[in-house]
Amino acid sequence: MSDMQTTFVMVKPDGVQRGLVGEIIKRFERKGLKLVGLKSIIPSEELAEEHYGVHKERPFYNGLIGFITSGPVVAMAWSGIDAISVARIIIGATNGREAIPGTIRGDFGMDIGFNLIHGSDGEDTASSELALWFPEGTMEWNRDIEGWVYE
Ligand code: D4T
Repeated sequence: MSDMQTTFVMVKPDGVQRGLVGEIIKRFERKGLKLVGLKSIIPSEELAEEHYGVHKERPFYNGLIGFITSGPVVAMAWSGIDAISVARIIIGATNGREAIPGTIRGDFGMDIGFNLIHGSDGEDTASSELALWFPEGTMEWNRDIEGWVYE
């Protein structure tokens, strides 16, 4: 089914440190997704733990929390038809060494942990992550070019 969706995307600290924020935003923008939320923050431990709570029992969990709270991230909300899966396709496979060239991780990543970017993996996680990172809500706005993005 094709639905209008909003997904949560975050440039992780390695993407910010490596100066890839503009490059990453450009890829979502030129694809035709609509930006409805954007902010740069250094995540608190509490926020990181809530975001990655599902991985609490995994061996990489402590390292992951330390990494995500190590510096600024760029949190974004992008809207569009099937935005959740479209964003995952743009992002690529979790391990940068296996991600296909043309994807963000495929073009810029060489690691599993330092994989540059996060994107929600389903409708339930998208809504809980948006509520977590954008408690103030996202923007409602009409994009003038909409009629040239969708037939
Ligand atoms: P995120 O959630 O960050 O968009 O990544 P993925 O959806 O692609 O991958 P994931 O949920 O399986 O993993 C979450 C996060 O944990 C890191 N990680 C993962 C890690 O450091 N070591 C590992 O072995 C795995 C599987 C990377 C992403």
